[in-house]
Amino acid sequence: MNSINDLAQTLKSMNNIYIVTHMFPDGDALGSAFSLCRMLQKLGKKAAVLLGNEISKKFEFMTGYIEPQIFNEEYIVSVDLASNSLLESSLEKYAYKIDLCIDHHISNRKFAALNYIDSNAAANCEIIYDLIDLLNVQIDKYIAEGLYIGISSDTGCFRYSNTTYKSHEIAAKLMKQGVAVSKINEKLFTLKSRKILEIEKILNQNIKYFSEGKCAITFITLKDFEKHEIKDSECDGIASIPIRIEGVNVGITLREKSPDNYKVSVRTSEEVNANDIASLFEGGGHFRAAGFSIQGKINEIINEIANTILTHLGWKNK
Ligand SMILES: [Mn+2]
Repeated sequence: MNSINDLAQTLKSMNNIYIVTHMFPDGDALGSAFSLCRMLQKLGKKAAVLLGNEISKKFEFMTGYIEPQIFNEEYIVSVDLASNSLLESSLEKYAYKIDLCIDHHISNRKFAALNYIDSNAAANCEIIYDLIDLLNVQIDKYIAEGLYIGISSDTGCFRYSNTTYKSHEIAAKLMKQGVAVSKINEKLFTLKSRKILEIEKILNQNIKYFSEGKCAITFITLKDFEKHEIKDSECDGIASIPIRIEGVNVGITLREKSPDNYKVSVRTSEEVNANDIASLFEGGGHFRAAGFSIQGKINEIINEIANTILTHLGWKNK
């Protein structure tokens, strides 16, 4: 499916819709899901957002954007979901039943019956925004807030290289709807819990440098999570710690999910393609932000990842 008109027509033809997104949903995943759900509900359709895992506390208020509706599903729509393997475990039963996929990941696996992928969109919420007029929905404060949260989240508050004039244009129009941008951005980017500061301390201590500091790798274990009683859903944002260091072009953060099983976040400077790196490990994502999973003992994994990246980029290990 190539045209946004077709996407709008398809959504118009659907009813009784379950919306799903990726595990540990971020601002763009939740903004897309809740804003789309509210738009569909405004059209008189039955729609619900299925959230398997607990969502980050800072996003909990977004559940209030929609009216809770109970119904049996006719259609499953995914948003911001690059691969059906990224569904949270309790939603895995829908993995092969997705009717429509709306996404902006360049690595999207086109797992649904119909797929609308626009990798030029900085955030999936930019695609959802474009549907407002096509679906003849009246935008309101909640739809606007959800979409703004998504765009601001995925552009790192309009700082990342994926940010376009369109991101700013849409944000300006959303501001006109009364979105409290400074309050939202403070919540998204400035405020940190004490627990997060403890986690950041551990990640800072664990940093290892490769190839004269062009590659930095850090990790956090299940034990650390247990010791500080921190939930995985509270940890978004930690992936950017190593890439913030001056001179680092590839920043890797490993997070232990289950014993010896790590979720790996790849962040890169503009000279390096993060999606290519993640692909070497059967993962994917965007040009500057991607991810994959890996199993093994932490020191061995770190060396394996470093060696693979250095070989791929033709860097020497010094
Ligand atoms: Mn996204």
